[in-house]
Formats: sequence, structure tokens, C-alpha cells
Amino acid sequence: MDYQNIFTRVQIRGPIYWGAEAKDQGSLKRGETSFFNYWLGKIGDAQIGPIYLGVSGLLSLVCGLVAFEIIGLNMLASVDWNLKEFVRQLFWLSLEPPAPKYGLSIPPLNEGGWWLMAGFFLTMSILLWWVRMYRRARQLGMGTHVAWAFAAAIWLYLVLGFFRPILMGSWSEAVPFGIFSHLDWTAAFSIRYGNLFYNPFHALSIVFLYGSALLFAMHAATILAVSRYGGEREIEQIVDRGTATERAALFWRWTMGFNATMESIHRWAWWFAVLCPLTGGIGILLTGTAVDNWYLWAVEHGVAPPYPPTEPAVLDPLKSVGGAR
Ligand code: 07D
Ligand code: 07D
Repeated sequence: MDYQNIFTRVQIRGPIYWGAEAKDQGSLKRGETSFFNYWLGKIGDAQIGPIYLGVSGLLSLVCGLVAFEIIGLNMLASVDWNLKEFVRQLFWLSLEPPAPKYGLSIPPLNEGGWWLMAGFFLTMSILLWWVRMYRRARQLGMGTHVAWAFAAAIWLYLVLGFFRPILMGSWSEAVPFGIFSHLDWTAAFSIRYGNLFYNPFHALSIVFLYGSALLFAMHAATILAVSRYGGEREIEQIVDRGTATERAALFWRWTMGFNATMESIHRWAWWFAVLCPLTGGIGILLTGTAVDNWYLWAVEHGVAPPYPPTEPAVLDPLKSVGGAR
């Protein structure tokens, strides 16, 4: 039978492995519990743990829980503490940022104060989790690539909810906490600033988003296709090109004349993933601060054609008297 290795998972069970020696144990000792799970072994390593719960990890979980509670309880309050309605309307419920009249000041709790507090704790939680990623990698003598990739996502998150609202002078500019409400915010943002498709950084972000998916598919498919020759043992294949690498490389030279290397493909993947939120964050930061209408910006720069001349002329509605800011 032909071995294709798409759904097949080879599950290997050795004795529990405690991991490489770390330089030191950090603020709290690494956990001493470990066990096997058959079903998780179907998609990854069957060994669960030992887990490390350091100070930054613990604080991050606490802050995350506080944010989650604030959001959840506010949502529950918004349906009059009715659990059934809470579940039924969950995706439509939302904790909204303060109204524009409050600017960057601290509003009353039920007029955006809870939103500000939830945002603070969520941000603390995310930043502390970043510290955990960074410190665990250093202790294992690894590079800090994961932490820096995570930082790129945090950059977009901070632009959306912190840096841009501050530049605009109002928390009301930030994203609400809610499943559909944050989608509404996204759609409204695009319309308010003249269609985000004309924002070149949005376009770049999409390039890297689609590019990430393409690279992920190409890389994963290539490695799975040569796993029968040991292709997934990538490190060995970097220092000593085996027959798996030779075949994979030749496949791409045959089909497109050029191949990445066992090492460089990961650099491609890392940069594509990182550049998606990095360019996106630049695009959002420019919106409303430097550029008020991306369509008109595109017309001005010869990217988009202007509307055909009409009588009376089409004016930017936001520049007319009473246009919303
Ligand atoms: C698969 C890894 C697992 C992560 C998951 C997300 C929460 C939220 C809600 C407490 C790929 C866990 C979700 C913790 C709990 C509350 C109220 C990652 C994987 C499963 N979005 N967005 C989603 C966030 C923004 C947009 C889904 C977060 C911007 C669009 C999920 C942020 C804009 C669509 C979600 C954030 C935007 C979504 C699935 C932060 C522009 C969808 C996410 C912190 C970038 C999709 C109903 C996913 C959907 C979706 C979370 C920001 C646009 C709820 C945490 C403001 C157009 N977003 N989003 O799988 O189905 O990510 O929405 O910035 O279509 Mg979003
Ligand atoms: C959200 C980074 C923050 C996340 C963090 C994770 C937790 C969860 C979980 C315990 C995703 C924290 C995690 C708290 C804990 C557990 C389980 C990254 C995030 C730190 N767009 N658009 C993008 C497309 C349109 C709009 C990017 C496509 C319309 C706005 C991406 C289309 C309008 C914004 C993208 C399309 C519009 C974006 C996001 C097509 C709406 C942004 C990249 C085909 C009508 C964001 C510059 C990303 C951005 C963004 C794709 C259309 C609005 C490339 C494909 C025209 C307002 N859009 N978009 O990595 O950066 O997100 O824009 O139509 O802000 Mg868009």
C-alpha cells in the first residue's frame, strides 16, 4: 500500500523524558509531573508535562483570568444576569470602550471604566506571557525567535487598542471586547477611513498572510512527502543532506527551478508570519492620524481612478460641515 502520511501518525513511546538540563531552574522549580495521553499522541507528542509555572506565567494567568472575568461578568450583567440569555446571545454581547466625550480620561465604571480595566489586565497578561516565552527560551539555551514573533502580534494588538487611541486622543477609538462587536468595529473602521483596501500596508499585511499559508502548505507537504526517507529529521538533513533533502530540493528545482534549503525555509516562514502583523500595525497606526481617507489618498497618488465628474461634484462627506470625526 502506498504510504502517504497525511492522517497517519506514528506514535512512539519511550520512557518519560525530563528534558535538557536548563542553566538554572528559574524562580520556581520545573514541574515534576508527567504522563502520556493517547489522543494527544495522535496529533503531537504523547508526553504531557513537565509544565513550568514560573512567576511570570502565574501572574499572566491571574491577569488573564481577571480580564476574562471582567468581560464575562459585564456581558452577563448586560443580559440582566440571565444565564440562558448569556449563552444564547454570547457572540453578540460586548464590553464597549468609553464614549468619545471621555477622551483619554478615566470614565465611570459602567461607561467604559470596566473596558479600560479589562484592557489593562489583558495587556498585562499578554506582556507577562511574552516574558515567560523569552525567559524559558533563554534558560534552555535556545534562540528567542518565538518571543520575537509573538512580539510582532503584540505590536498589532497594542496599535489597535493602545498606541492609536492615544495618538487619536480617545479610548473610544479602540476595539470592543466581543465576538461580533469586534468584527463590526473592523468593518466600521474600514468604511470610516475610506476603504482599507486602498491602504498599502493592509495590502502588504494580506500578502504576508496569504504568503504564510502558502509557505506553510509547501513546507509541510514537502516534508511529509519525504518523511519516508527521514525528511522530518530536518536538523540532521541540514548538516548532512540525506536522500530526503535531495529529493525534496530536486522536486522544487524540477517544478520551479529554485529551492529553499532545509534551514532557509524556516527563515522565510518566520519573516512572512512576523511581517503580517508588523506591516498591518503600521497601516492601522497611519489611519486617522496621517491619512483620513484611503480612497482619496489612492486617487491623489494615482493608485485609484477618481469618480467620474458629476453635477454636483462628489465631496468627501467627512470634510463637509457636520462630518463625523
Ligand atoms: C487559531 C489560535 C487560537 C486562538 C483562538 C482565539 C479569544 C477571544 C473572547 C473574552 C487564529 C481565542 C479567542 C481568547 C475570547 C472574549 C470576548 C489563532 C488561532 C481560537 N481577534 N477577527 C476571530 C481576536 C482583531 C477579525 C476569532 C483576538 C482585530 C475577523 C477570535 C484579538 C481585527 C475575524 C478572534 C483580535 C480582527 C476574526 C478567531 C486581539 C483585525 C474572523 C481567531 C487580542 C485583525 C474570526 C467571529 C483565530 C471570527 C476572528 C480573536 C483582533 C478581525 C474570536 C484575541 C481587531 C475579520 N478573532 N480581530 O482563529 O470567526 O485566530 O470571528 O487583538 O472572521 Mg479577531
Ligand atoms: C489580531 C494580533 C493580536 C493578537 C494577539 C494574540 C489572546 C488569546 C488565547 C487562551 C491577526 C492575543 C491572544 C488574548 C489567548 C487563548 C486560547 C493578529 C492579531 C496579541 N482583510 N482589516 C487585517 C484581510 C478587509 C481591517 C490583517 C483580507 C475589509 C482592519 C490581515 C481581506 C475591511 C484591520 C487582513 C480583508 C478590513 C484589518 C490582520 C479580504 C473590513 C486590522 C493580520 C480578502 C470590511 C488588521 C492593516 C493579522 C491590520 C487587518 C486581511 C478585508 C478591515 C492581513 C484577506 C476591507 C480594521 N486584514 N479588512 O495578523 O493590520 O491579524 O490592517 O477581504 O486592524 Mg482586513
